[in-house]
Amino acid sequence: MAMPFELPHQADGVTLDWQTGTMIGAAVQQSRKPLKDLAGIFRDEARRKQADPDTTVYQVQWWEPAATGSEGGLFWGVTTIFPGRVGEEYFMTHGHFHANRTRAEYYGTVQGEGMLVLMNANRQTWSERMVPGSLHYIDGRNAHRTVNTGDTPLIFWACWPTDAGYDYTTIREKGFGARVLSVNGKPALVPSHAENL
Ligand code: S6P
Ligand code: ZN
Repeated sequence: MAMPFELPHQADGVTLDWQTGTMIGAAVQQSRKPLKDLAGIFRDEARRKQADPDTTVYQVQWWEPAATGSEGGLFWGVTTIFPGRVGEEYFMTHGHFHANRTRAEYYGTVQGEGMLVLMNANRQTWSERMVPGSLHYIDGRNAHRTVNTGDTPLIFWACWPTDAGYDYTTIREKGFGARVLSVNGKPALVPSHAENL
């Protein structure tokens, strides 16, 4: 029996598995971020050094259908942050500003629970709760970092402009204005100046 319609064949197309948050296709790129690549990012650097340096904190799959830096294009990706902690601080991404502060981004949560931490140019820092189905619009002026506060992987789609670029240096040097820590067993956004109180 003939199918009512056929999906067009795309040689370098990408398929999304919306249930698991997986991207499939020859054009999909991927990278992994182990603890050893996150020096100076967590509050408790001594604890980070004690842990197995090859522990995967997060991994990213993405598709670049247009050239990096070209105007008007979009990239699509998915990030998986594994559950875990360095001391009282939950596993999280490095975090970045976009090099081009006029370039916004969308995140959409697939699975797990977490926090999207946002910081403006004045270092004011706040968070949005990430739960399956939550959609997050990230203004291009704001730094963004995601944190897995649950016991299962936190997985989210992302869509961002080809010419957004990355400014990791500002975060590496100054961090965010707050960190997500386990306080009495619950995740809390703790201002950096209050960390040692
Ligand atoms: C890119 C987008 C995500 C992150 C990914 C890893 O603009 O925000 O794909 O790159 O979540 O985070 P980070 O901070 O290591 O780039
Ligand atoms: Zn981004």
